[in-house]
Amino acid sequence: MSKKTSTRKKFDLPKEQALDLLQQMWEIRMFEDKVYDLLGQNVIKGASHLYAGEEAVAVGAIAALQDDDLITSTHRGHGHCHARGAALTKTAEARQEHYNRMMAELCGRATGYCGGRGGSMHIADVEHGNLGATGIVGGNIPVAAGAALAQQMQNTGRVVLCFFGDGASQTGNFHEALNLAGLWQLPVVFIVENNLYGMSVPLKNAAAKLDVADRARAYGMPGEVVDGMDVLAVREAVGRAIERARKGEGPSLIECKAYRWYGHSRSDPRKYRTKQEEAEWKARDPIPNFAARLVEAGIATEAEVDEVEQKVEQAIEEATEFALNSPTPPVEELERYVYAPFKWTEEDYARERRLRELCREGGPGTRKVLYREALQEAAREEMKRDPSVFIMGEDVGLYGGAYGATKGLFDEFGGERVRDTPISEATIGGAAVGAAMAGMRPIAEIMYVDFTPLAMDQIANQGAKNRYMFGGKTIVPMVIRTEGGAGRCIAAHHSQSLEALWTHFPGIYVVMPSTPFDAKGLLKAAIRDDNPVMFIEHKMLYGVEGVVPDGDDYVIPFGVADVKREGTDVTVITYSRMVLNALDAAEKLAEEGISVEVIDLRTLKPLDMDTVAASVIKTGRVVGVSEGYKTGSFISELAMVIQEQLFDWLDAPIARVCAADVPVPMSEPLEDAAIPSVERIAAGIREALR
Ligand SMILES: Cc1ncc(C[n+]2csc(CCOP(=O)(O)OP(=O)(O)O)c2C)c(N)n1
Repeated sequence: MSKKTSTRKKFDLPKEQALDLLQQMWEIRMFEDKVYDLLGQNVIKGASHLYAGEEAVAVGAIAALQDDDLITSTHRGHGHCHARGAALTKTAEARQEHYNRMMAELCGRATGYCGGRGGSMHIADVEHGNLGATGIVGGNIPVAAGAALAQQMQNTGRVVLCFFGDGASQTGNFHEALNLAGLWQLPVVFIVENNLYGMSVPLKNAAAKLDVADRARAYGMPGEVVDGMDVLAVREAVGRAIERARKGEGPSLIECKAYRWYGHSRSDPRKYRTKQEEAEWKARDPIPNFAARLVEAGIATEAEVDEVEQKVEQAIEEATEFALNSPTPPVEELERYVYAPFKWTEEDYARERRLRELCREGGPGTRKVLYREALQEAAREEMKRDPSVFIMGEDVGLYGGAYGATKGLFDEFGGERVRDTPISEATIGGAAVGAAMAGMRPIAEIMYVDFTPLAMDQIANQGAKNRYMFGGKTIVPMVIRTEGGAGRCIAAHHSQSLEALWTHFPGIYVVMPSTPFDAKGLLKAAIRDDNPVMFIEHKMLYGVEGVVPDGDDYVIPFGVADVKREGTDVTVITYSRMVLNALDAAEKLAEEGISVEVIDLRTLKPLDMDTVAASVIKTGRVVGVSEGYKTGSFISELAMVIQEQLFDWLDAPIARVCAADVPVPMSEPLEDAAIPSVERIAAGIREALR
């Protein structure tokens, strides 16, 4: 069973610090009361989940941190953001500025912490070690595990505090991430803010066991319940857990029992709580109770504690004034921060062009490798070059990955840098996000693209969006390596081409190499890129041989398509394994006197429209080929872009050859019929030429 801590210990902190804890709690309370009013006046738009009542948890827990420790936060995150920043401010001016920037963010102003892109639910203050709040309940838990992994691997001695609610404790993210943290003994302290309810559903109707802390043992860590209305009790319990984590003794779970004063959000009528229950908890208000204890213990006078309250009242007025006088972000900057800047130079582009030509010719200065070996080489070279690069995923270690793409790397780099994970896709994705935000360059393997939807929240909602939502204050340099496609009769859960799902999200690049040369150069570029990259290989290509430069270190800058075959009558645009089928179709049609140009996009995002345009202008006819389901396929999107940008040059409607809109079937003839064959592609080309 979890341990229960008794409260009402003697004070062990100096007066100045005690008064600061009181001040921080008042700052959060008054901030929240003000936000409530501003929401009512429609000055603050959107949803805000207020932290009033729970101040002792954030303030007590964060008071136990060192200056360079990190936190991850929740939709109810104003308290965490405030306490982390406040604990680091050394002057009254800096404290006021912190308060100002928080209020400005909630008001959607350019001066806010995230430049108005995150608002209440996604407030982050990365410079102060707050890796951000999330609108996805439980979404921050795997991210915290990843940030802690980064601390462990970099040996920083820093600890990560991860806040979340009792409701979040029922999510898969909670279980997966705690399992991983326990397994790897990560320096993270999980803080459950148990305010008795999710939105309206009480914990007793959401979980069989009412103390979340009891679950800690299952994940190999100690659990403890503390009075979340007592700032010192929280500080003490979290302090002990932090000390353990810092000494390398692994994670802990601290459950703080607390209560929120307001409803879940402003529109909540709170029907699920009785007035009596509210009154009982309010009688335990952490702020006046702490103030009274300070006076009782002779640490401060009544006048001194009153002065704190007045000071804060003034500060909140100033913060509100600052926010409301601040400009809103310029709409011209709507797209700013979606992607971290490109780092490729003219020299990189020129060099890639030169090596591509060299490898097309083959011969001296080149050698032959399999697609799988090209991927191994890329990872090996990057891991040697940069100690922050590491691999994690299911069976990537000794086994070498389901398709052998990491073979040999475990022997060379060991289990620290080539990490087998539990079967926990969401946490593989989320840990990659957290590790990337905390200074590492993870390559996370998801065994099949069919499994990436299990990690979609972590990759798409956290990884792809964090840079933008947090006002460009962070980068998320992670690669998700996965593979897809049909061809092995393994049916609909292991054969799909789901790239269209991933191209849909802003903030993540999508790369799909078709040759060993492309696989190697693109993977190296993906690892060096500062953006999240979905790197999708094809299971039928791993054993295909191709030419790479001899021992030459090269990258393929993103957004450069490759004309794999030149032609003049029609342009076929495709990627991944379909490049091979398209080339076969082109060869066949050449016998009929039809000259087909085949463009391999290589990167779907960013998209090389220059190469596409040059070809379309030349041929006037386009066929898009994709192994993805026809409805909503990436090629369908591309057809629309061509129509928007190049309509005047088209001599015929754009044709598309895609997978059938059926779950990929197992039986071989059915599987063959489901995806574009050489014959179907050739038929599509003839169609476009009519
Ligand atoms: C994945 C997900 N499911 C549902 C919601 C809607 N929602 C927002 S907050 C919330 C309750 C969360 O409860 P808890 O984790 O205890 O945090 P609290 O709000 O009590 O601080 C719900 C259901 C959401 N934002 N994300």
